[in-house]
Amino acid sequence: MTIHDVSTGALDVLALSERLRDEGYLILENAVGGWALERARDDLAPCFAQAPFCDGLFYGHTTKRFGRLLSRLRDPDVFALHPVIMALVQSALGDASVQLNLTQAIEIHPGAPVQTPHRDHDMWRCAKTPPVTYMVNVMWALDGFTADNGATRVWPRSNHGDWNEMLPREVDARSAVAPAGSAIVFLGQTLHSGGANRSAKPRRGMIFSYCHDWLLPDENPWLAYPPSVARTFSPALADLVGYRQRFAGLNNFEGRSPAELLRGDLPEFFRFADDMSPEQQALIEQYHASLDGLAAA
Ligand SMILES: O=C(O)CCC(=O)C(=O)O
Ligand SMILES: [Fe+2]
Repeated sequence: MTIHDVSTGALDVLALSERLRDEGYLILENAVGGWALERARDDLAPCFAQAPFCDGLFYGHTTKRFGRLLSRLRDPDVFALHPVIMALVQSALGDASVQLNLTQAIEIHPGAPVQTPHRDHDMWRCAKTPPVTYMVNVMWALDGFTADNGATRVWPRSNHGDWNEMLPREVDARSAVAPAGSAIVFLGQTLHSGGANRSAKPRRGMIFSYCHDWLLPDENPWLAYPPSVARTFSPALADLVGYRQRFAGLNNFEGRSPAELLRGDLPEFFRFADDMSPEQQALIEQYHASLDGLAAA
């Protein structure tokens, strides 16, 4: 079983990344301290109480969900920017341009059946040629996850190209049994599903998922976190939800980084500024030099 206890000291993130790539998932036990867990549980308790049950067979009529966790938690950075998880995500996605794909709290109520197995990256309808990884999911256990109370189920190694079936064998599923405060990390191409809750209490968890920053995120970040909300975020958190300009001006606001919307007073007009790669900059300069050469001739 791919379990690593974060509270017991330094972790070999490289080895963990390899394990994630091989197995398709891993469990980081006790990934946050007790205080962070307690605060998160307290923060979300009233939300779970108010949220309605879901609609539809996939979500399940006996589960509750809500998003926008970054503004519902007092300590969003602890979860969203967890250093071990960020290192795993960056390694899995193969570059540094990561954005938050969604946050979602999920409560599976007693009597809920197993969820349909699925690969979360199927939300993007592009070619899924293995072994491309589009996203990494992190399920935070707010309660202890047990085989009886609906622990997320994963199909180990289902992230590999020879695993194409959407209706896998139940006997091959593994319940991600983990104490509260653990993080279950799995790839977007890893087959998984919520478990059946045969216990007497609801099972609570929260998903933070990450993807390449050129993909449309599942949860619209600017509606979830408009500037008035993102202004209260740490710069790294605001960056993670899209308040940044991408390469060559992609995702700009008035020719500048959207992060400028999070500062004091805004001018009516901004100064558009180039944002070129060194190669592009060199080509532009070469072109202008060639014009100067022609004029001089
Ligand atoms: O609740 C769970 O354990 C998993 C839920 C899930 O995978 C989903 O809704 O996409
Ligand atoms: Fe899922």
